[in-house]
Amino acid sequence: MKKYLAAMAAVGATLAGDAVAQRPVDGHIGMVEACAPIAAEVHGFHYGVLLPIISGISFLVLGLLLWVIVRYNSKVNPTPRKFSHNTMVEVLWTGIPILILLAIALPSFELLYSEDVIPDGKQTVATADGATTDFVFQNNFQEERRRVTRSEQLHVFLASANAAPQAPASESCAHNRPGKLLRAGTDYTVTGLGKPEIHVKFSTPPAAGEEVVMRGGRSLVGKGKLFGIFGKDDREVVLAPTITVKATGFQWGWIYSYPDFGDFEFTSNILPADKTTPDLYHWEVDNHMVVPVGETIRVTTTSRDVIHSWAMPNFAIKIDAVPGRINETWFKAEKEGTYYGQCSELCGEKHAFMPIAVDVVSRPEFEAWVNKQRAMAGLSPMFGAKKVKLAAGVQGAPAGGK
Ligand SMILES: [Cu+2]
Repeated sequence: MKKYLAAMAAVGATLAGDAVAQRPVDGHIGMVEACAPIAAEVHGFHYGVLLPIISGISFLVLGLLLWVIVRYNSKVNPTPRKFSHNTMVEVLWTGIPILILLAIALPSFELLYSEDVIPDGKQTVATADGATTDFVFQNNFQEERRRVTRSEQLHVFLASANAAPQAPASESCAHNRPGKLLRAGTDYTVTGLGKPEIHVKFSTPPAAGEEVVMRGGRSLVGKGKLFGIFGKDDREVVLAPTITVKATGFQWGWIYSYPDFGDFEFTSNILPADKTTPDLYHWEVDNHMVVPVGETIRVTTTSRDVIHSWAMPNFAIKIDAVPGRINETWFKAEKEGTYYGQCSELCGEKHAFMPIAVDVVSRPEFEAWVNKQRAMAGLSPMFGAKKVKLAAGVQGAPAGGK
């Protein structure tokens, strides 16, 4: 099932074309590239479930219409029969749509849930010494009922600390994983699920210098095996947000605040036509929102005047910015680059003039940017050279990071 959905998402990506994947361009159909785990699922759902169903229904109705036109027009069929009601047909045309709606609804519930709920995953990294087989994951979630209680909620990776960086995924935004995912039951066994400490016991001790990365949490995103049997289990535990960015809409632009880094904020306005290229006019802004790649970002939105909507198609995000209220959502961008979106709520005469631009950069670049923003706000630097390295490891930036 997962393979099928991934294949259908690839079909969509081909339709979209790869010329400029980070924003919609004229003459292309399909969706922009999915660069977040949720977006990949949304695209898989669209191309693998919705599109085949609506295409099938459209062709069926078209076929019926043609059949009626050809077979039952007044020339071919001058004296129509006069019966009405047919129990079998009525049961079918009530029952089949119910089944179709169920086929759409059931897979969408999990997706809606993972879009809505902020991930809570935690990560522990240990360096193997070549002899130890037992590793411990602290199951200390804030609420006891959110503890890791099932082995699927614990993912164990082996990453070589000195491995050469992986080539960046240029074609698609594949899951940014911190190494090779091991299989529970085969490569290791787990004890202590639901208790404050979970013990992961390897059948053979990982080689000295290898990093054992353990991720636990209920924020499983991606498709599980169908009925627990078919397909590849492609779920991943998404880590809790490391950064919150507040986006405030106003007529006509956005204000971005970074409360975790001294609450500096800046305004992001559209660039006039003479300050950018014709291509990027209506997309480009003077100040981009900046986030690090591979980390979970919480986005909160609000507004100063009317309802706006912060939308970023590559991450499959569209969330209203409502005056006097805070909405929240999340994304995890898996590929560096600049992504473009637009306000997606009709908010007034210059609705079309408040685009959104997000730069996804490496952790060191992000920290340098934060220091610069803090300097402009009269604050001292938050990150030094030494801290950059530490933070990258602690935050679980991808091992293959660029
Ligand atoms: Cu708006």
